[in-house]
Formats: sequence, structure tokens, C-alpha cells
Amino acid sequence: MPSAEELFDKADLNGDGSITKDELTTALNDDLKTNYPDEYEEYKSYIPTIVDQIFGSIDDGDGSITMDEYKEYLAANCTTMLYDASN
Ligand SMILES: [Ca+2]
Repeated sequence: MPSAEELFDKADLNGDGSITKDELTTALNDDLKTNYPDEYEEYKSYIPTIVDQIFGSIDDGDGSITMDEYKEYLAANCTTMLYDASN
């Protein structure tokens, strides 16, 4: 199980410390092809929607996700998940 930081590094294709929509799209395509080769053709049409949802949740509006934004998102969502699980 890769850590959150490893996933971020994997998606940050040019290594500049932020993830653009193009980089996230490419990373999701690669991940889908590698892990779900049989479902890839079926699922790939959903990728733009997933990318838009992730950017809608994380991005502050500049079109790229930084490691700080990403960690804040994970931290906020972990808290929500723990809260939901404990109630
Ligand atoms: Ca980048």
C-alpha cells in the first residue's frame, strides 16, 4: 500500500511539486490500465469527471494541486471519516 506522499509523487509527472489536471488525468489513466486492464475501456470515460471532482474539492482555483493542498484535503477527509465512523 503506497503512502499518500508516494501517490502524489507518482502523479506529479514533471516533479515540480504540484499536480495539474493533465498530470492527474495521465496518472489515473496509467493506474486504471495497470490495475484494471479489463475494465479500462469501460471506465476511462469517467476519468475527466473524477478529475473535475478532485480539483473541485482540493484546488484553490489556480489549476494545480500542491502537496500542502493535498495533505490538507486528506487530513480534513480523514477527520470526517473518523467522525462518521465513531457516530
Ligand atoms: Ca507537476
